Amino acid sequence: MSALLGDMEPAEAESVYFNEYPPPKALPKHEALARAFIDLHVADNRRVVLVTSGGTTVPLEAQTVRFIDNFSAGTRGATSAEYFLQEGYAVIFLHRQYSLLPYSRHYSHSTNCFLDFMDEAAPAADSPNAHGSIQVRSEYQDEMRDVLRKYRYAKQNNRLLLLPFTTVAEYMFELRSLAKLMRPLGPNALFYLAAAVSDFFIPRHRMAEHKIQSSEIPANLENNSALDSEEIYTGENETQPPKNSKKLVVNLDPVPKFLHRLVDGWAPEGSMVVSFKLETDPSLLVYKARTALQRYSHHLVIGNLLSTRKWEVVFITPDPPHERWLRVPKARRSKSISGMEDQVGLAEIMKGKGEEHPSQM
Ligand code: 9Z3
Repeated sequence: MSALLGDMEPAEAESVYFNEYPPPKALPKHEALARAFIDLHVADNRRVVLVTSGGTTVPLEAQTVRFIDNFSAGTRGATSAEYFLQEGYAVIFLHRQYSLLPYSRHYSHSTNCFLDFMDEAAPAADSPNAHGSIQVRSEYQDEMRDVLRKYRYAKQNNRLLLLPFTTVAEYMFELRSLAKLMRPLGPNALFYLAAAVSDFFIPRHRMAEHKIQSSEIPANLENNSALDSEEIYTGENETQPPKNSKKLVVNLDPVPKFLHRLVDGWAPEGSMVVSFKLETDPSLLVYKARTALQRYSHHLVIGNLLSTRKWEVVFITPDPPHERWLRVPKARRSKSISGMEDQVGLAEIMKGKGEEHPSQM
C-alpha cells in the first residue's frame, strides 16, 4: 500500500499529489486570464483578493458518474466578494461551477427565482394584441438597480474574474497556480479561503476508470468494469467483500493539507491568508480553528457552525483578543430578500484589520 500523503512532509506531498493528476484542461486558459487580470491591477497598485467559494467534489470514477460532494452553496464566498469589491479590491473568484456568484446570487437561488421579480407590462392601448414588455416589478426596482449598477461597475472596470472548478484536484491546481501568479502583488495580495474543501479523496491510482457496477458483469466483459479496481472495495480491515456483494465500500485517503504550502511557498511574501473552519459540533469549533491557526501560521481563521453560519462566526487571531465572536443581531437576520446583511460583520472586521496588516491598508 502506498504511503499516505498526510504522513509526508508538505513539499513531498505536493510533488506526489500534483504528479499523480493531469492538470485540469482549463488551467492554461485560467492562468492566461489571471495573469492579464493581475498585471492590470499590479500596474494600478490595487489590492487583489483570491476568494474561494463553494464545495469541491471527490469523484469515485475517472469517467465520473458518482462523486462525493462537500456542503456549500457559495453564499459566503459570493457575498464576501461583493464587499471586497465595494472596498476597492479586485476579486479573483475561484468557485465551484454553478454555485452562487457575486451579484447574480441575489436572483439565482432556487428560493429567489429571478422570474418572481418580473412582470409583463400591459400592451399599449392602441395595439391590444401586441406583447407587453418585460419589466422588473416596482417593489424590487430599487434593490435590483443597486445590484445591477455594482455588477456593471465591476464588469466594466475589470474588477472581477470568475474561474470555476469542480473536483478537489482541480481546486488544488487552480489554487497553486493562482497563488504563484499573484506573487508580483506582494502585500497587496489577500487569500480568503471560504471554499469547503474535501478532507478525503480516492487517489488516482486507486480510482475505477468506468462507472462502478452494482450488479454482476459476465466474466468476458469484466476487464472493462470497475470490478477490476479491487481497492475501491476494500473495507476497514482491507478485506474484500464477496464478489456478488451489493455493497460498495469506499476507502478514502486524507487530502494533503495544502494550506501549509500556500502560506510557506506559493503565496507572495507579505500577503495575508484568511481560512475558514466549518464544524457541526459547537464544542470543537474554537479548538479546531485555533489548531489550524497554529499549524499553518497564517493570519486569521474564521470559524462557523453549519447551523448558525449565517449570523454567527468566530474570529481566531494570533494576536489579542485571540477569539472574537461576531453576531448579526436577531432583528437584522432576514430583513432583505437578498440576505445582503449576512456578512455585514465580516466586512466591517475585514476593514478594521487595516492597521494590523499592510495588505489591508
Ligand atoms: C466555510 O466554513 C464557509 O463559511 C461555508 C459557507 C462553507 C460554511 P455557504 O457557501 O457556506 O455560505 O453555504 N468553509 C469551510 C472551509 C474549509 O473547508 N476549510 C478547510 C478546513 O477547515 C481548510 S481551508 O480544513
